Amino acid sequence: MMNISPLQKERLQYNPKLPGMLRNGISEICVKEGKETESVADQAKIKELFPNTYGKREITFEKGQNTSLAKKQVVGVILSGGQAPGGHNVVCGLYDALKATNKENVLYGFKGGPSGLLEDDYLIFDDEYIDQFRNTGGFDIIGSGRTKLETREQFAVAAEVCKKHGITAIVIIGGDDSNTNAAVLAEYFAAHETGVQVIGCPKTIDGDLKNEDIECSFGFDTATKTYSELIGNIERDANSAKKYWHFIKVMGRSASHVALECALQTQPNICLIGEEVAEKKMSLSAIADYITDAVAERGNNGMNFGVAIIPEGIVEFVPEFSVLIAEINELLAGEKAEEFNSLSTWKERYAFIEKGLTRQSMDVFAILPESIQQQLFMERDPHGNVQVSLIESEKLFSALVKAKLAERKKAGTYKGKFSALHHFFGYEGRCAFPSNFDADYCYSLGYNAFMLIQYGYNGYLSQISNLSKPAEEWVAGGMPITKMMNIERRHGEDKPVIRKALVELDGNPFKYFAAHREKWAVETCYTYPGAIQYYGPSDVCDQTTRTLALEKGE
Ligand code: FBP
Repeated sequence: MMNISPLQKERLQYNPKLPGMLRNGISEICVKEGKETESVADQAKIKELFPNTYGKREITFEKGQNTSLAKKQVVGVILSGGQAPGGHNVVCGLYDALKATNKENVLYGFKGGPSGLLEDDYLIFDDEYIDQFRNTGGFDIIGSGRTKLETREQFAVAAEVCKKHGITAIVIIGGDDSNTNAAVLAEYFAAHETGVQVIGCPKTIDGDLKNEDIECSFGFDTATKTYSELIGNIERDANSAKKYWHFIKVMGRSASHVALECALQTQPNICLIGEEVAEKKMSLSAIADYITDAVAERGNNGMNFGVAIIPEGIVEFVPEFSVLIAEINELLAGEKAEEFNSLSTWKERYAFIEKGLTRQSMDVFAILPESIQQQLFMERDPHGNVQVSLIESEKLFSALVKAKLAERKKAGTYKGKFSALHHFFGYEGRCAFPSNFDADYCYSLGYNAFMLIQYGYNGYLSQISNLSKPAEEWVAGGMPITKMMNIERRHGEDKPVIRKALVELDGNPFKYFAAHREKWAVETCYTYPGAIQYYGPSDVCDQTTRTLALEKGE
């Protein structure tokens, strides 16, 4: 047994709550088939690409006689992509349902993400091993990875590995890309009559894998509660010392759901939303003006402190910045990178950049702080592209605001003081002990995934809905992954993919935020959520996110 803390010891004993319909024992779970499905868009094209798995019916489970075939199941599970709190419980739920159905059933865990399947690197779960991970954060139970399972060669290897172990189903726990690949793998397995089923589970702290059927991805609840605790603590510090502006970047590679949820929980002075920036085509300067207005008004009223939340993906939503990034990628493509790297001083490099960028992009580049300018040319991915997620946008915006305040000071319209501190909250939340919500939700997703396998479904996403209600009222079922797909242009090719869910500007969560933010900007309306509570009254321990509650009209 590994070293464990008192909380972990307690959490190992926690009994995750299942939806009412899954509580009566395996022998009393039956299936109700619903309507045939269609993809969200591009129906003809998706149907053509998925002849064996397209158009299947939605299903829900109910209390009733279990009519599934009695056959020995050998299941493989994979954790894919970034860590998200609750992943261990998906595996635990899957294991428990599998063993409750038949003690002879076997669960393989492929190690280190999808590459584990390709390399046949695995462990076989038993009670002793799995019991150490119940209700804990992290993905260390088998590890995770970002290898994409997408080529036919890889699928052929996967089929071989499954055949070797007699595997009857693979469960892929991942985000939109991993579940897109799960659907393609399911189609391949069906077309090649391998007899292997594929089931997906919706994971990502980013919260961007959701739609009318999948109410949220797991991990979002715990991660946003963890960041909100930290932001609330910082707000209280700011309000006590009254001398700093805190610029806080929060994770979320693309969509701003995490930032928005944290804002709903903590009521900061500023929260940027990438999707709104794109919709209004805001420039960097316009965004900086927007923040500066709040800083200046507060400063002029004697409040030289505040909190601004910046979503990680923000710069990609600024139209002029996206153009700049594209030009930089082009500027350093192929041999030109060598020429650039051979220049030894920043001055020489700057001259090279000035010659290579268009006038418009150079104007944007010129207003960036030098540290950010250099970052754009240093941190590059293996394909030579700028790694946008590494850009320290919290420092970028505070530097732009500082420059604008200096101008206003000169013009006599600002008389405050501005001192900024910077934070980035991301990795702090991805492996937290799952909240009760995520512990219950994840366990249910895993348990339910096994029921989908047992009833023979292929290319389905494990679906638990009615999530803003107590677990007793949750609804368990499955949805064909192809229902969530459309065709998008990726790397110059048309590809069938799950549509990423961005923040909807006409949705309730954003509308609530937009209705309150002016007041939050100039007054001090902070709320302090405190740490996640695992034990105590239900209204403290079992609350879902504000996003989910508002989406449900609650
Ligand atoms: P997933 O989409 O794989 O769940 O990962 C999301 C995320 O946590 C983003 O919020 C973040 O930008 C990214 O992963 C960081 O990735 P890495 O762990 O590879 O640094």
